[in-house]
Amino acid sequence: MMKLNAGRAIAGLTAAMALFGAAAAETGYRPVDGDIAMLPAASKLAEEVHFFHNLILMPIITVISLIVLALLLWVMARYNSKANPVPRKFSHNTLVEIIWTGVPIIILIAIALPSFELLFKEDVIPDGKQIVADADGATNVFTFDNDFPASRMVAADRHVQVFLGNASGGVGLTPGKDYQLEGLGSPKVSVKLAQTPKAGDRLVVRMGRSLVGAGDNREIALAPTMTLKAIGFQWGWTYSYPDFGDFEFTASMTPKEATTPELYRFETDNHVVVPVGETIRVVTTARDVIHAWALPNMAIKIDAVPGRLNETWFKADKEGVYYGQCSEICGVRHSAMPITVEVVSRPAFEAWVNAKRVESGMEPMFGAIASVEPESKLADAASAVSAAQ
Ligand SMILES: [Cu+2]
Repeated sequence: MMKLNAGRAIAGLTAAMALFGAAAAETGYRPVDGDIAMLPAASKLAEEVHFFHNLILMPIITVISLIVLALLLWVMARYNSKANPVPRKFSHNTLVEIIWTGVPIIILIAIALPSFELLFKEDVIPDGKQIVADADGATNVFTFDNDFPASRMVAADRHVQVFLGNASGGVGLTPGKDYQLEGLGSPKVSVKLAQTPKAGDRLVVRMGRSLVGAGDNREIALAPTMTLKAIGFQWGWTYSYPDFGDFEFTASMTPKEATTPELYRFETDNHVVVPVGETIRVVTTARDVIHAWALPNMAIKIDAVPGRLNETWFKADKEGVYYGQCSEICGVRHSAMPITVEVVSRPAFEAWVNAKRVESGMEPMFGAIASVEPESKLADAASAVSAAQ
């Protein structure tokens, strides 16, 4: 009976969550009045956080609430003073006490393990690397340096992803079937393809221990391509881009009359701009009191503490504008320091960096020449591969 109730409750809850999720998805990534679920995930790590919340925490808390409710009703009906005019005098039951101590311990461990894993993933900046090799049509063995620190060395099949493609796209290969790995855990790792690729084919290999996403969606997160520094102050955020000449700007809340009612308290005058599909290292600090930089679509929330540098990361999977707010009560205008992050394509990001540098009296950093630089070629290969997946 109990089981049936719980099962139905979970089914109902899941349907309700899906409904609210769909409502939010229609409006893009911003918060909407009436939403009760989390904002749509825009990164693989956020998808994992949502999975943890929706399919582990919510069912557990629902079942516990229903059991406690049923116990309360049962006690009220069965053991009230009318039904039991003469009270019994016992006060202990060893079996029941062991169960009500033991079961919560097991539940807490079941919650703790996946939550530690998520905390670890958000805390450790990925160090994965991507290597592109052009096939010559003769060899089917490609060897790469496993040059990570000893504790981060690539040592298992899941630490390596292989894609084979050409200029028009590529596909992910299956370990064991399409290729074998040799030298795992040693300084050189070889990818031995089952079939020799044609001359001009391009092999893209990702290596690293930072894995995000679950099942077929799993991916090796690459090392950051840039750092974003966010400095909280009463009342706004100063951002700087140390990899691009350390230009700096301040983002303040757009006043009510200059924005729409939906975006009021979310929109800022200057947006943070970052490239799509790249790992962004975020470092936070503050000038006066403790603030917190939060971006719910990426499942990020990190304190900005005066005199201290905190660090996390995100990788946006889709272009778009994402909104967050200061999430540490920091004073009377705590609600007036929103966060607006624009995720754009690599070329649009480079154009924006150039414009910001010129504004700050520096030379543009990216030009037409940028399109033949190795990094850009690498990014092209990766996007061709991911487009074809
Ligand atoms: Cu604040």
